[in-house]
Amino acid sequence: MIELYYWTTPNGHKITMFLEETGLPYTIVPVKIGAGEQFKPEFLAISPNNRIPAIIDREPKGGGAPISVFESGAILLYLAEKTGRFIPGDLRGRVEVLQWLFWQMGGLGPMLGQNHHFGQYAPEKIPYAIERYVKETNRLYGVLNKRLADRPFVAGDYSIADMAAYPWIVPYERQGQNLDDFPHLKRWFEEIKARPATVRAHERAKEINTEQTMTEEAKKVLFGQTAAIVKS
Ligand SMILES: N[C@@H](CCC(=O)N[C@@H](CS)C(=O)NCC(=O)O)C(=O)O
Repeated sequence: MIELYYWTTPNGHKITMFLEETGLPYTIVPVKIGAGEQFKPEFLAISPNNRIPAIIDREPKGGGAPISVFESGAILLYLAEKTGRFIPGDLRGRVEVLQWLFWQMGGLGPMLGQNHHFGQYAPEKIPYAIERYVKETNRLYGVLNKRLADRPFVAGDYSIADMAAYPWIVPYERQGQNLDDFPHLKRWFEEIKARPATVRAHERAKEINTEQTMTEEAKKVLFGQTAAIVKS
């Protein structure tokens, strides 16, 4: 049984997509990040960066004490290795998945996160910052579109690299992008969106979070954090 510490954001969604695909039994522990639940000591003990998602695997491969994992890319890789699913076993197939997984973690996620921040949440509308991240998002969409021109998924078969990237494309309109400009990306996006596991993952999100996340109170909790917040 996997315990998933989760909130209804793109990074949380990656993991419910994986769990729904594989049918691994799991329970969700909601962490209301807008209410500051990510700063609770018991959560920081498994996720020292005060970010969702995190997991605890109480039945790790080979037995022994439970294993906790934070960082969505590390969690996807851990679960792929646990189940032997959504990452190939051979060296060449595996490295394809890993480089696109890391591309998502180091590029697509952080840059699109800044796009959301300056486009929607920043109290000041700073044209330079908005333009910088809308353009960088556009460039990254172009990279993905080109990659998908001659293959069905990012690294061949459907894999954890696709699960990492897909939730970040869902808010493409809010990111100032038009999917019609990226036909291969659009085809990939529609295909993943229609997968029964993706539909179930979206349904789980709706059950868990029925309110608007980004209230003025939530912004105070989420933005402007310094080291003082995680000081023990
Ligand atoms: N690199 C991390 C990023 C996780 C992340 O940014 N999580 C956000 C929600 S998408 C969060 O928990 N924010 C809480 C906060 O900012 O305090 C990952 O991929 O797991």
